[in-house]
Amino acid sequence: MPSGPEGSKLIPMENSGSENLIPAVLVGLRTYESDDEFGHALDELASLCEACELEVKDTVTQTLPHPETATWIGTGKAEELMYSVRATGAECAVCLGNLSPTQMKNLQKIIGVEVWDRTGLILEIFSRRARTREARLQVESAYLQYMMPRLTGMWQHLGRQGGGGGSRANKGIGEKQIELDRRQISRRIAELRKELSQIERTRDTQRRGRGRGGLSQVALVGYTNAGKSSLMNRLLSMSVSSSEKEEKKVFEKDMLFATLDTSIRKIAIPERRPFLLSDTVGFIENIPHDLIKAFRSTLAEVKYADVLLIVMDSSDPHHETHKKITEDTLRDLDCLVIPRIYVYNKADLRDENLTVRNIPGSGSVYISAKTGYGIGDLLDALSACFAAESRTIDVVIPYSMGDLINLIHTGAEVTSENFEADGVHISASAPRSLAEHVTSVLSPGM
Ligand SMILES: Nc1nc2c(ncn2[C@@H]2O[C@H](COP(=O)(O)OP(=O)(O)OP(=O)(O)O)[C@@H](O)[C@H]2O)c(=O)[nH]1
Ligand SMILES: [Mg+2]
Repeated sequence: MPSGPEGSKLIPMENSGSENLIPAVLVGLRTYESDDEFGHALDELASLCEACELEVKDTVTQTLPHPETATWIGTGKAEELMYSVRATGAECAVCLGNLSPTQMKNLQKIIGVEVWDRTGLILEIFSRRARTREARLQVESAYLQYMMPRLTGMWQHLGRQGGGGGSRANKGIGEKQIELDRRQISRRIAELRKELSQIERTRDTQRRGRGRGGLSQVALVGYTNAGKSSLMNRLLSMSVSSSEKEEKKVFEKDMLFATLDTSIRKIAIPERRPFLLSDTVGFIENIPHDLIKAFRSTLAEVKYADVLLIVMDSSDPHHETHKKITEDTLRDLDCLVIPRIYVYNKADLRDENLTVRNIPGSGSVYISAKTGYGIGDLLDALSACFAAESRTIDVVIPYSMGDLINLIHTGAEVTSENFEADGVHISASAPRSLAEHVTSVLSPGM
């Protein structure tokens, strides 16, 4: 089992050399999936292992109509797995699926090494990548919820984390100890929720106060590794006035869940309307529900966006499935009504690259964040979206509200401006969010 947000006993710390990789065996249980689906899911699990510094030494698979209640795979297969573990020197087995606490415990007993399931692995990756306080709290909350039903027989581990105050000598305390741990965990979860909602409230207030500097907000969303951060960096490199452009760049890497924390950057490209762009955590199939719940506040940037850029790796044969998973996740986040542009990235890797032509107004754009192909078309599509989303504002702003006047000049297209005795009479075409902000400042309580 992963040992949670404070770091794992199994997993070496980041940036450790490849010699520190932990040997692991993959275990795939196939029930109804096609060859292709099953193969793809196993490949993805191997990539998750890589992101967690595990080295896959062997893969054991089985086809069953449904998982075995006691051991997930059949007992014969579990023995085969045990032999594979011994032969390869694996220190853990990573299962494709989500196991019940009992299945995990039983399988562990048979094979003699730790058993991880997919959710546990994803949580471990998240716990290692989380940088900001908010992301750390979110991961800890998701992790504790995952651990809660899995406590049986694992209380020593929590003792080491300071949760139970136990040591090996306490082992005999058994159920009482588990009960104690449960209560402590529940308390901790409640504390985390409180702290997270405090952070969320502060951010909400800041967001309203800033009015986002009058700029439209665009959010990058999509499957992990699609190229969201690379697109952000590409747009940043075209942006003006960044003496510290390099510092503004976000982390991009060929690795699942390279990004966890949300970054917001101003993109100001000559001749284009400036906007704010947010880059955030990628999605994955069967993303653990607790994790989505825990990441709601991080994903708030997506929720309040004016336009979503749904980024896909168009060279991946499964990109349409990834698109569907992204849309399902957006539905869970109540973000379905936000205007969107489908961005088919990595066009440079497609065989028919040269024949791909973008059709204005189609809502889809082929691009390459790497070569810059199609970026102009993407910016045109964005401009069209901004125009369609614009609202006309006709307001009188008292001279005492200089900040608001500046905000309108930054984010809107001012069509007329007259300086009268009661204030500045302004007509402008503004992004929806700015128009709403101006209304709420001028008529508080409306
Ligand atoms: N060939 C090619 N590679 C690309 C392109 N865009 C991104 N990549 C590569 O794809 C990998 C993933 O890119 P990221 O930008 O980190 O992807 P992401 O969507 O931010 O991924 P997560 O943060 O993990 O969700 C990196 O190795 C990039 O160099 C592209 O247009 N063409
Ligand atoms: Mg990223």
